[in-house]
Amino acid sequence: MRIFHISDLHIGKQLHFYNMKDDQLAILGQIIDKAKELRPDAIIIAGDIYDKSVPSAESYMIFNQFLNDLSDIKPDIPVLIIAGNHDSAERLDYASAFLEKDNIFVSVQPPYIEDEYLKKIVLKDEYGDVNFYMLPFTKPGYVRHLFEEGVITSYDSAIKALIDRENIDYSKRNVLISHQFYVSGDASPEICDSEQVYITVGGIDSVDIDRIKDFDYVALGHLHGAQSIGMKHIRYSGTPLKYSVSEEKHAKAITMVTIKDKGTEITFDKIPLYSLRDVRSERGLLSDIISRATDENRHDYVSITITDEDEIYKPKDQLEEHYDHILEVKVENSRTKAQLEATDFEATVLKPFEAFKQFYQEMQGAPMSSEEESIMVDIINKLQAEGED
Ligand SMILES: [Mn+2]
Repeated sequence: MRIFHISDLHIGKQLHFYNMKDDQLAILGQIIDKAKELRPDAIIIAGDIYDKSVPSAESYMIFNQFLNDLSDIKPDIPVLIIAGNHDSAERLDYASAFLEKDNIFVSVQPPYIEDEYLKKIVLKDEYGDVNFYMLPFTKPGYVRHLFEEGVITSYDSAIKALIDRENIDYSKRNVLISHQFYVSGDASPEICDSEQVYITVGGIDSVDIDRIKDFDYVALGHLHGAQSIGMKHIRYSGTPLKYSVSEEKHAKAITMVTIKDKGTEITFDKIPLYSLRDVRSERGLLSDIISRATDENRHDYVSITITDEDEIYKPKDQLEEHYDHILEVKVENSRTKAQLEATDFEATVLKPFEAFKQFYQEMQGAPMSSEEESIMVDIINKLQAEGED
């Protein structure tokens, strides 16, 4: 069985103030073309469909068009979609009953009542059944009431308890679809600027891969760089587009997974995706940066650092004649470096959570409890989601 694994579409995302609609339509179009060409047996979208919990009408239109185009492919390719932390459950769920007629399965919330379980879709190939367990983004508070008091104390214990209560038969072939921050021991996953992951390894939102390692494949969303975590079969597909300059070296792709009979090693193919405009940085003398502009690259999203020592007259205006999607223009020379060094000790910019943690410690004379940390992370994530508009 071959599966397309993608995640983190972030439809509606803007870079700086540029609308990425054309970029997103183009990349989704490529995914449709690849699905027609390669005919996978299933397509997984592992969360963060939309960039905002209240998507714009345009964002709905883009995703609806994508689902329409996918469902037009005959015979049907089942599509399995879970909600990520950016998605609102209600807004992603609105058409799920209707969509199932077209073999599009959506899971937006973890089990809420006692006899409810993860949505499970069974697909067949020549070796038998493959069970797909759909685990949408979960916070401890969503599922705490399902367990005895004291069992759910963290993201890690929440995911462990949820998986344990499924009583999964691991002699069968099982795939998990999930959208959390998974870590393997002390190893740091690759993080990039567009994820808004505040808490890193050892932090409270991380979940140990030990909870999910017995699945034959784990299709993950959340981190925006394609990578396996700890074990080859536990994998983030990454975003189909670069959503920050920190991703400029990424080669974005569809992860195509091939699952054979139980016990045979899973294999991957990367199906490259080509974006309309690249997201990248330019650094050097203004004249050199300008001379590097071509008809091909002048529409790229570029973060520009000018290193000229001489004062330049309106550098941004000059650059804008050659590049039409400039994200930022920075000046870095001996003068600005000296300024930076002078202010460095007071101008350290902390991530919001770290800043609050320091503030709390100073005010209370003691660190936050893990429960307080968890509350604060929720607040920051919520504010961040709202503040993106
Ligand atoms: Mn994401």
